[in-house]
Amino acid sequence: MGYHKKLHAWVRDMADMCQPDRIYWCDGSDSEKERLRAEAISNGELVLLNQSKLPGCVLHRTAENDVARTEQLTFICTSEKEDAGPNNNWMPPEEAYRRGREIFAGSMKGRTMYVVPFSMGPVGSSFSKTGVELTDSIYVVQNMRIMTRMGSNVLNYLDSDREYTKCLHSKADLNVNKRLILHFPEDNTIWSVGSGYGGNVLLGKKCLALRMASYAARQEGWLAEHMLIMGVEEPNGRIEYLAAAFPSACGKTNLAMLVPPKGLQQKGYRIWTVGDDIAWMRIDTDGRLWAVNPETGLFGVAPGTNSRTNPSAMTAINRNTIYTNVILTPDGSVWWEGGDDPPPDEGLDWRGHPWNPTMKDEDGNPVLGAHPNSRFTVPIKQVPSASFRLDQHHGVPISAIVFGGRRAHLAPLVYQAFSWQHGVYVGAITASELTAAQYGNQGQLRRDPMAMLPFCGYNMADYFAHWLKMGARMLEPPKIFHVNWFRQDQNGHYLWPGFGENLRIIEWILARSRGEAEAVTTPIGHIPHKSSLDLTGLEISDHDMKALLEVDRSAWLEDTADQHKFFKQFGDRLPREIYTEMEALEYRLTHF
Ligand code: OXD
Ligand code: MN
Repeated sequence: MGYHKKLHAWVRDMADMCQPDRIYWCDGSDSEKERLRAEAISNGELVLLNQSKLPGCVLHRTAENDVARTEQLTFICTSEKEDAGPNNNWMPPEEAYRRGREIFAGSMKGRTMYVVPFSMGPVGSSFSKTGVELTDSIYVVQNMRIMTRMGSNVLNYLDSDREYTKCLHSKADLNVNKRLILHFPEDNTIWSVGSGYGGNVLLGKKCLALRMASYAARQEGWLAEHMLIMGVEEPNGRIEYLAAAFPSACGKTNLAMLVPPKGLQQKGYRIWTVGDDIAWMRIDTDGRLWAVNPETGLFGVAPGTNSRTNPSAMTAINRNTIYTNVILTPDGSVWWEGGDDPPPDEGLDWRGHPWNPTMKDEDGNPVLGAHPNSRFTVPIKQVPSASFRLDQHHGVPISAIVFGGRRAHLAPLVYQAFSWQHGVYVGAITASELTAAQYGNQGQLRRDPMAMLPFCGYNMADYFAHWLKMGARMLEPPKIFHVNWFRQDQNGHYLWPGFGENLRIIEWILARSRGEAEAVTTPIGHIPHKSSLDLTGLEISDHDMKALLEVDRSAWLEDTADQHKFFKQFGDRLPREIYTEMEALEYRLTHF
């Protein structure tokens, strides 16, 4: 290993600014993990859970004002405002560095600065990106160990002069008024200060693997996407993979780890989980799109996770798991709303306050014990369905791309785009109701193109153009679909059971990708013919099935009016093809 002069000089500079008492270079070893864990337990950053029930598991509580990504404090700092586009907060780089410096100055006094070398993707693969995160949080170090390939081997790989993303994080004093998540794509640098929440501080994840990587991917001709990757194996050994983009907390983790429902079990499918949040996709020499998951762990939403919604996750998270903001039970175990067992009689809530299940707020609603955005961090290899191709440098070939959102109305259960270009438009008009993963009014509808609204590191108009170009370069582009598991009837009841039953839709999607299953052509795209969905063993009325697949023309026309508004903000920068597709949809809605 050579001496990386630039890396050492940068660490020194950042230490001069943050003034830690010590600098510690992480090697990624098990003994280091144990040592840091003991230290964090003694200073209260982590709580040791019952080791006979949950071996290797710990609990962390974030500050009360620091429980989700803060999109309003997240900035893309390019020289030109236009390059960040209308959907990103922008700050000129000089101003961002200046404001950042003011908060970072002296922020690590009395603390240790941990140097965390990490790789997104297999170490040394030409598809991977390397980063070094400096942080004053052991919680961050322990999470990065699970979520990325981290330690000495990455440092060895960097050798004396390889490129890496410079990532700086300090909790500082966790003051929301002094919190900034700053991206400098032109300098390959990320600065995050004033937060301890995963999405803001595990800088390999949203910051590097999505915002910075999407910026680089456009220049280098690939795609960095907010997508799960899963494989479906048939008894004959054929495995087909799909990548699916849903906004945060809309079920990517559950879908990626799906267990086939009873009614389909005789078909002998086996599911392979490649990733649950991020896909890096490249065109390989065969002219197809291949995907890798750059992460090695899951940072999943706990509430609602149980043996019915995600049995694989329940198996995975009973060891070596970091829990964040869930309930601590008297026996040193954990619980969350929508979990497996009945609630404990008492416990400590996510803030560490006494809690019991009979507690009510002023409006008479139950007081939640776990934060709605509470999380588990777990190595993906602990998932029973973890893919055997996780470490392959070229990843897996993608047959279908699926977009989706959480919409009570309008979007049918599933439809297929007519072409790649139409599919890009379908991705671009994706909308979803807000969840607990973002600050904002829960339930409010927002456009979230390709589920990338908070994660696209550059002008989204250029992003659409990049997607269009990628399609033209492929010999065999994946087929594109849209799904909506969340459609409701007039009484607000979900029409579709979801979870494992979603395999029935995935089955149709993969068959369509091979040109096999039957479909009905509608103005918005192809939808399944009733007879082409295998509903064996599923109790669902014809009436509900019809409602799930209904295309309401006037509602769609109303939606295009809203799309016009959304697209208008991009001005001339929006590719003409997007308007062409929107106009073509309007024409089909009114003429056929
Ligand atoms: C996540 C998110 O944590 O999208 O994956 O918020
Ligand atoms: Mn996500």
